[in-house]
Amino acid sequence: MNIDEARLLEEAKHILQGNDRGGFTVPSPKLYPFQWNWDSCFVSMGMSNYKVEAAISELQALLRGQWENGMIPHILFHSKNEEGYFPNWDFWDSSVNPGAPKDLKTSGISNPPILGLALEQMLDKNADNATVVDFVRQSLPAVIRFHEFFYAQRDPFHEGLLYMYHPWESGRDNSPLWDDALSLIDLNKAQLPTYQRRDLSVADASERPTSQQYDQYVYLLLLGKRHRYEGEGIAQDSEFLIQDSLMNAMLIRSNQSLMELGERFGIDTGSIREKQSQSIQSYEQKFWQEALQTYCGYDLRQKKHLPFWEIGGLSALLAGVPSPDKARKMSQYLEELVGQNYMIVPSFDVKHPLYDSKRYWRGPIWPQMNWMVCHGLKQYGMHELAHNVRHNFLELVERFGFHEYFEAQKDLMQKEHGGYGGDHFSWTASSVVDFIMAP
Ligand code: 9WN
Repeated sequence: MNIDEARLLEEAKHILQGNDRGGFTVPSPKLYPFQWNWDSCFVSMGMSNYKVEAAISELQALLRGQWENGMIPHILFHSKNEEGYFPNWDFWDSSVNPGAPKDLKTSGISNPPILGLALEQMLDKNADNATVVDFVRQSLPAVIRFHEFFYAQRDPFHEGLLYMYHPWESGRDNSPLWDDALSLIDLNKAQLPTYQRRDLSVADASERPTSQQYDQYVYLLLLGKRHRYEGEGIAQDSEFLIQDSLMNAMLIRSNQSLMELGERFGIDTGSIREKQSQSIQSYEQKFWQEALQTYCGYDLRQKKHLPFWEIGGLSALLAGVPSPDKARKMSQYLEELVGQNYMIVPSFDVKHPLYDSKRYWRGPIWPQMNWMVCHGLKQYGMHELAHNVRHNFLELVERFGFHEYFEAQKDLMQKEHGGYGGDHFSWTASSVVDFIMAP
């Protein structure tokens, strides 16, 4: 299909402009009206290509949310003009932790740590810009503290692997990966408060997590809040305690960025360097599943792997974890899909009974994940496949618009049935920008 890249680029810039709320960018105006951690990092990567001052503001706004323990939360409520959003600032109540910012309400969990990578990307694209150089240098210690937080608070067995205790941290909310662990939660005993979901008034219920899953999310939020969102209590209490393939791959990838930037600026990254080789080794040894030819996360509570092919495992390519041989094995799955009924890269195994072509993280194609996989494949010299990933994504945006995520199955795509979830979506726009401006 012919793609009008010049037109797409202009539209993408226009969307990012429209989602600017004075120094930071909302993921999607109606569905997600605040600042989200990893969304903003992707936004900054796109904007670093053409208006780096805005990319700097984006990350400055994100760093304002950092807690004293180093955590950078997944949502920052810079404004309080969207009362109806659930769960909002009052429900999270970050003030239960004395180290949370006093002047800015936030959530109490984090996100895949890609901020280090975002800083590196910004500098690479603007190496001669003194303002950028200063900003990256000054931000580095805060991002090092962010990583130190994961190692100090989320790695109880000192494996160099972080755990998460809420599916929202992984960014892949309702992936089938979590079904089994979430089923340990006894909702009958949970006594949850009544609440009103706002997402269902913006997106179709068939494209969103179920109400049972939302109850489980609320349960885990309240569990974290009881423990002030930190400490050993969570590791002891939570039914849901997962070492995720994506979060850990991004920790490793961003560690790499921090170490390189530290060297350049003469900033000590010893605490990260010490952990990095252990993280890589543990990831490789603990997560690799020969039968599935991919990396799979681990359930610390039930002491078992999450044995599925899904998009998080592929992010290990971007982190440079697999040997070239393993990377080739991993790419086989995608090679087989090319030319068949599927666009690449679906977020979950299309051959698995739990695959659902339209329900959020249970199958559809996600823009920022295609960006990550494309760059991962390139690093291993798999340029043709990387080209396909890029092309498939741009084709989806060209045909269906700047949606949150997309149908993966060609036979189900029609004009009105190809893009799902929110629209005018920021990371869709920033991925388009980066794919076109930094091919
Ligand atoms: C909860 C903002 C975020 C993304 C996540 C995506 C979705 C939120 C939700 O939207 O999560 O954080 O309400 O579903 O799953 O990856 O960061 O775009």
